[in-house]
Amino acid sequence: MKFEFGTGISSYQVEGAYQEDDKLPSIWDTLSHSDGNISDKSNGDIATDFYHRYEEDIQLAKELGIQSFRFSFSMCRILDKNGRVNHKGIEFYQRVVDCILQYGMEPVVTLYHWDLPQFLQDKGGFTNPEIVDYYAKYVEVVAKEFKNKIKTWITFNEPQCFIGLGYSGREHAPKIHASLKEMILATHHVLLCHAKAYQILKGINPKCVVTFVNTFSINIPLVEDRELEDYCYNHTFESPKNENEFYNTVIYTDPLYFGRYPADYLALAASQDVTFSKEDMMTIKLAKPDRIDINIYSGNYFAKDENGNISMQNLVKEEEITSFDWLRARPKVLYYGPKYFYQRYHLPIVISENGVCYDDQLEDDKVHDPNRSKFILEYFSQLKRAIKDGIDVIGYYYWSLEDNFEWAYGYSKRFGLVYIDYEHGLKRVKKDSFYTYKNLITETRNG
Ligand code: GBH
Repeated sequence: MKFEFGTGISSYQVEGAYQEDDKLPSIWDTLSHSDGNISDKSNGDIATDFYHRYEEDIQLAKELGIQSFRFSFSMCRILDKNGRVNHKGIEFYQRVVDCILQYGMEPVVTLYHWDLPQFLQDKGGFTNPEIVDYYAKYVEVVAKEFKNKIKTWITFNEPQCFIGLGYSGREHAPKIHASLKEMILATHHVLLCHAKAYQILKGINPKCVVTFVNTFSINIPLVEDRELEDYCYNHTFESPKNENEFYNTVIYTDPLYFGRYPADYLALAASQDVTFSKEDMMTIKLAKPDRIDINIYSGNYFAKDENGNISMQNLVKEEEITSFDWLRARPKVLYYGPKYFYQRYHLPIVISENGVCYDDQLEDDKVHDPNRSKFILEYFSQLKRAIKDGIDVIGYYYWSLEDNFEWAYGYSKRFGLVYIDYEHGLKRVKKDSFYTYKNLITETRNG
């Protein structure tokens, strides 16, 4: 079966070297350096030191047998405050990209995975339309630099988090309380940044793939039932009603794939005196991503009572517990998630992230994590079921290649297939699940 397997990491979560080679400070440097934001009081100053140890990690990925090596460029390393190119930053990513290519994998680059230069945040971040030009400049530089080496570009990772949570004061940088109007503007500017990037990337290499990563918590019908499933589908694509509901998908996916905002969202925007120009909407419409990338981890059950009323169920089964409350091991999300998105947008789908964290223990240079192995196999079998039902899923990336800085939770949450021994020189140790995923890849591709 021709299918693309991958893993993911992101710049701030692994690179470290936070002041090296003239990197600008990012909003995550700021957040993690001020008290009370990261549960284990850590920061990404060193992280897993991918900045210096990338070759070791790329080699591990090769051993795993993946085709796509997903990682991100940090804008903070590419341009300075005046928009001049930082060649040392470019050279670092050249080394990484060359190494991935040498090992026979494809580099899949996320252009923005949350580490905005702090100086841009000081000007309002995504609420300020000026960000569109700066982002476009950045994209132009890397598009030219990596023209012949990078085929697949992801313009953004999860605006649900960096806008939805980060601009409503919840856990993510910049951790500000934006008004409803500012949320709407920030959302729009992210879409314009994407659209500009799309134009630039396709202009420089018409054959490249340009995509955008969304995430959402998937609504699972507790029993198979047409009406219940329809409800779950509709509920997935509901618009926000206030500034606290921007952990939302449809306000991104409808403009990206249909070139328009949902009608009720336009009414919400109008209530804040925001209208979107024809020109902006045309720019967005002309930048339809080549495929649908979604990060799917977990979801909620819905059921019908005896009166036919449908509601969310608060049940948690023992085997669903992981070390995060938001992450319940519910494999069916990889069946219903792709189904809902395919039903609405009808484009090839890549599961750009899926993974789990457990409290892994290192014993005698080994990490036995049967729960993660089980997670991977059960989730993947649901994805295969979706494929059998005709859903065009073309790839799956496990998050993450290695344990890393899990944002507001620091190093306390481990998602990796490779264990990082933070106490002993950041030593890399392959967990048992590394081999589970490796075998799954071999079997699927040979089968
Ligand atoms: C992804 O984010 C990221 O792309 C990646 O960097 C990260 O390491 C990975 O997942 C693992 O977390 O329902 O309101 O409680 C997903 C992070 C997960 C953050 C869900 C918000 C729950 C919001 N998000 N979480 S809520």
